[in-house]
Amino acid sequence: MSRLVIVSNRVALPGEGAQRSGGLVTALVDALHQAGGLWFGSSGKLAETPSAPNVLEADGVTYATVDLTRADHDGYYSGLSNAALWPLFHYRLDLVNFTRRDFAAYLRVNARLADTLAPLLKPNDVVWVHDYHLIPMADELRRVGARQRIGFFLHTPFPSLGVLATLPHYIELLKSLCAYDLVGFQTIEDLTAFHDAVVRRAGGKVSADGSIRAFDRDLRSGVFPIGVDPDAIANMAARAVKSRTTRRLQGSLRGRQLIIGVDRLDYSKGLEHRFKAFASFLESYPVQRDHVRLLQIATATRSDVPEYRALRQRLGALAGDIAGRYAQLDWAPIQYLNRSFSQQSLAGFFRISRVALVTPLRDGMNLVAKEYVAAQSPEDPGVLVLSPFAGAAYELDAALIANPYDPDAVAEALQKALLMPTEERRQRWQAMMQILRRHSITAWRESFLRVLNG
Ligand code: ADQ
Repeated sequence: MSRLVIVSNRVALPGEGAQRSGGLVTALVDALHQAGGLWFGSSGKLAETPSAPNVLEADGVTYATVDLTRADHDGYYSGLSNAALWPLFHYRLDLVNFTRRDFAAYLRVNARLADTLAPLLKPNDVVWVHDYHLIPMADELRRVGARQRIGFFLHTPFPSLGVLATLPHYIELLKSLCAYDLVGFQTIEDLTAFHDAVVRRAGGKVSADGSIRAFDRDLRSGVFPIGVDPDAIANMAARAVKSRTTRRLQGSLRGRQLIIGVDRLDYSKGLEHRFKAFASFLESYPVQRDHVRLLQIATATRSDVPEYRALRQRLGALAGDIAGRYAQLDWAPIQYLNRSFSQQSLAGFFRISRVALVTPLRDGMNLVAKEYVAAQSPEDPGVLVLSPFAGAAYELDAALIANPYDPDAVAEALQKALLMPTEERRQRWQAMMQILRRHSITAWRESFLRVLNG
């Protein structure tokens, strides 16, 4: 069996994975433990000069990390990746901040990472590269002679051509994607957008089975929706409801219904729209005041990108406005926390919540939606209110689908969720649970690697 080499922007070292936020990390820790192999990427630490890789072995897995210089980190990570590609891939052209300098840093860092990784590779390795930070990695590995099979999975959406083409050098990115042996996406919409760009702007040919001929290369492409381990989450949730943390939250509700949101603090997650929709719900259904509480957990990320700091301020103000307007002496409508919790605590919070609001404006998949469903009690499950712009909506159509750009629609869905009879909640939950089991995290990993190896 070939050794698996995973390449991602950040490597979660043993012990830190499970606690960290970020769907990529959570998904990969699981994958590597089962398959063994090498995990390569940046350490997240800064150094004066580019470092040799730090190598660590644990439980049959080798971890190799590289420190970046401040200039490389700023241009590659905070710059091109998170201030240009991230907003672009999430259809936020207004927030794209592209500079040639950042693009040069992006290419430079990818080249440097490839130079460092190449000597660590064995001839039969299969290399799996993750996400938008590392699109040029296959090209760069091929440049230094790597002949291994190399696959790429994009965790974010892939934008339609009209949006993609606003990025200077987008043809170079398309060419880089075609240097892989397999390119995988979360949904059919992402895959179709990629095919469309390859055909219309690169003169490529796409076959019905996802095979592509473009830039003088043959590659494959496909949809591989990322999943969770539903039974593990269900067990964790059943245990967590007895924990002190969950009991404390439950006790504080005094019989009120809990509505939960859990997200990284990111403009793609639609938190401002969500808060406004919640205010509209309190306005439209005054009888619900004093009977519900919205618990929004939003962990700050990417604080070195100015837009994220500005968003945090706006959200704090909005939460304050809602509380100021509707709270009573013994009831607060909203509880807003900028901290992260362990997966175990979240599972417990999910299980005691009657409704989850997962209303991103765009999201590659959104694992919170799946984790929430998996954490429910089979006898008395809660209701998922889900944006059609999350990749998860392509599978979880038994959720209440609500357009986050229409606050009244979200308010209505919330009211419907709170009033939904047990039998309907069970039916919807069972339908979703079946899909979660079929498209589990294991199925995701295995199906991607099967096609890459095939
Ligand atoms: P993210 O944008 O990070 O991931 P998401 O899929 O929601 O988004 O994953 C978040 C993960 O981090 C989940 O496991 C969640 O439980 C955890 N998490 C989120 N907020 C947290 C908090 N406040 N405290 C603790 N844990 C928290 C990217 C893409 C997604 C895609 C994933 C995986 O943007 O669309 O689903 O990768 O492919």
